[in-house]
Amino acid sequence: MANVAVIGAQWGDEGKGKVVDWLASRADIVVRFQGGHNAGHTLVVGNQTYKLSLLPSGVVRGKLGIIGNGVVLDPQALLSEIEKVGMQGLEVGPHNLRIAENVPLILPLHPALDKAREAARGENKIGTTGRGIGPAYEDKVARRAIRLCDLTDEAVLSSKLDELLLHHNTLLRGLGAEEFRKEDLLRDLLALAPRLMPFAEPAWERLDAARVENKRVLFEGAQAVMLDVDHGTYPFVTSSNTVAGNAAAGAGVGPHAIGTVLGIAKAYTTRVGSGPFPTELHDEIGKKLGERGHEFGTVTGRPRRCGWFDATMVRQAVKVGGISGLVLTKLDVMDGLPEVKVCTGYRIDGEVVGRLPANAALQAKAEPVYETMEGWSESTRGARSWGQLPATAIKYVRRIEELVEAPVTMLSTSPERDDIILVN
Ligand code: 2SA
Ligand code: MG
Repeated sequence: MANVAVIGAQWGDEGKGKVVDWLASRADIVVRFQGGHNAGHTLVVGNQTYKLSLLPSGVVRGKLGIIGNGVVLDPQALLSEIEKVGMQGLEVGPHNLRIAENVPLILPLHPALDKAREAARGENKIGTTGRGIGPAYEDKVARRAIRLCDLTDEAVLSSKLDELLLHHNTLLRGLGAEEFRKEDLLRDLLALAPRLMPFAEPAWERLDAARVENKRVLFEGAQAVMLDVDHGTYPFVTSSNTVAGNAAAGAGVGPHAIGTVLGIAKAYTTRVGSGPFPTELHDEIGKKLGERGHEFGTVTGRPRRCGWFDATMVRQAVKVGGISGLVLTKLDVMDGLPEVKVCTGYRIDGEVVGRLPANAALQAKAEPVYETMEGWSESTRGARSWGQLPATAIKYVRRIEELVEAPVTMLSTSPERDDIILVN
């Protein structure tokens, strides 16, 4: 296996965790390159269920995990997660987890600002996870972030905190939220430093060594292409680039190191948080998909909005995300529907278009144009070969391939790791 990047092709929660887990057993190193603890991956291993947010999934499979510089790292969240999986018998330490020393940190003032802003936006809120992801990326780009490597020098840290607080306290005050004191932040960061610094290293060097030694690297994406800060449904997006192109910058490797790009998509569509969702169903079918698919956020427990498969959107994700093969998940959730629909374009102001426009007002107006297909009454759950699928389900998958212009290379038919169908 050459290197592989796994990214979501819709709005997240496509079942990346299972696919990454399956691929991790064939990799040497698993790298997270963007996002933070806004991500939620559920891994079922034997009788244990691991809910990971920040830890690269590979650590569960005994592989080396790397948190790349493209991530925003909440030190407290990381240590809590390490403790939580430790209680499940999984020991995480510098032997199986390394963190890029240039990773920017999420401090308590970031979630405070995230939440205060969301509250101030009222009805227009983004529906963020409230983890401080957006404000932390803002600080990174504005060149005032505290990075992991800053924790070793109290004087530097102190002066960086002054600059950070000048900015944040002004904003917090304006929003009527509580301000932060430097002494508190400084004390807490210095106390965390001895626990965090043993993980820190120039991750790019390790990845370069891995290249020389022909080791296999898996780049684990979080969120999804339609939540990409550039290519997604802006402003209802997360604050990082989720496309495969960012795996290089967010890990510290060249573009050729990325290898194959797998896009994960559900056989239908879900979304948490606000924002346009052309194929959303507000009827019994939508409710049924949500119930059968257990569509609740891993991190926040929020119910996910559900709808038909949007081939127009996934096709766009295939193009901008550099997706060479699609993994289709949760096909079994659609079992028993008399007919199924696929969106093949949008009607906007009376005109049919084959892409989602960048303009938010036009996105909000997009009405789906559907192709209706026959459903299947048989169960596809747990199917492990193409031959076990009903002919109408195969037809559905084949039509999706045609419409999104990428081959389906793998089908997942249950949360069980080995319930998959490899397509040639
Ligand atoms: P943020 O917190 O700034 O990244 O939120 C901005 C938008 O990005 C969406 N977002 C997500 N969508 C789906 N899944 C996510 N992670 C968790 C999970 C979600 C959960 O994997 O289950 O538990 O609720 C995730 N993270 C961010 C978010 O809904 C906003 O639309
Ligand atoms: Mg998730």
